[in-house]
Amino acid sequence: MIWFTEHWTENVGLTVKANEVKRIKSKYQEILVLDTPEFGKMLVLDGLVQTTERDEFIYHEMLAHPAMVMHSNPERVLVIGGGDGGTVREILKHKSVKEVHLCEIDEEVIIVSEKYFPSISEKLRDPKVKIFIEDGNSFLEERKDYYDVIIMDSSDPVGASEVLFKKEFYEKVKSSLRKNGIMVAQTESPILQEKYFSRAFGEIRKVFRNVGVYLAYVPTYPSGMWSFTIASDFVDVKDTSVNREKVKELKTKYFCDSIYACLFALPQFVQEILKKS
Ligand code: AG3
Repeated sequence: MIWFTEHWTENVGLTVKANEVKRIKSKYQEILVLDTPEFGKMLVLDGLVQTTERDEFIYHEMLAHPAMVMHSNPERVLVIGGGDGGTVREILKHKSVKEVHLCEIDEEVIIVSEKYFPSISEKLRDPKVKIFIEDGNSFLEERKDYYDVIIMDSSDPVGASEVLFKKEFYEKVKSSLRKNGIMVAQTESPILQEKYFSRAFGEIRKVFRNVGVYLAYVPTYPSGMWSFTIASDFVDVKDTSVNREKVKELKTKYFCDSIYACLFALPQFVQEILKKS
């Protein structure tokens, strides 16, 4: 066994005991699969923990369901990034969905996930799912006015993911959404990555009329406190009195009615960051 550390900042990190299962260099990044006693298998890209078998449900449920519930009839959904398939699996829990497009830049991530993370990637071959190995930024240019929900399931805003956190990119997202479309993005940790978080929120707010931030607790991500930013021009994304009955029909382990009801309850310091952004 080895000790693996993700350096969250220069001064703090997450260390786990692990067996190294696989390490490859793809065209875009180093892909590492670890097997850990507490968290099961862990997927690491360029040194950053992306998901683990033990806690992946928290992130994937919280990334997918709020937007899917808030939209009254999501039929066409796009995931940008998310090659492990966890977000796609959650989206398919919604009966209204007719097609899910997954746009992942690195095919190797999909291959590795299908081999080592079957419980996460299990729905990638569902007939409703179409996989595109492309860069999200150029993919959107060819699909205007098409999706009901667009979900950004990216890594941190460094390397290949950096463009996915810029205003120009959110503008493309907006023009690829149909009327009543909703987008949601993972937007990093408000406590350990305040700059990333506040920048992402600031950029999204420049582009969309209605924007909301909510949090979830993901133990293997920096600080554990994780943010998501949801936005729409036509849907009041902060009104969680809508579509409550849809939440009860979902089989989930973290997301539930009481979390949906107070989705936008934020700690004071996070509200302050948003005011300054
Ligand atoms: N996407 C968010 C990962 C960000 C983690 N950051 C970090 N460990 N510094 C995960 C993709 C899962 N589908």
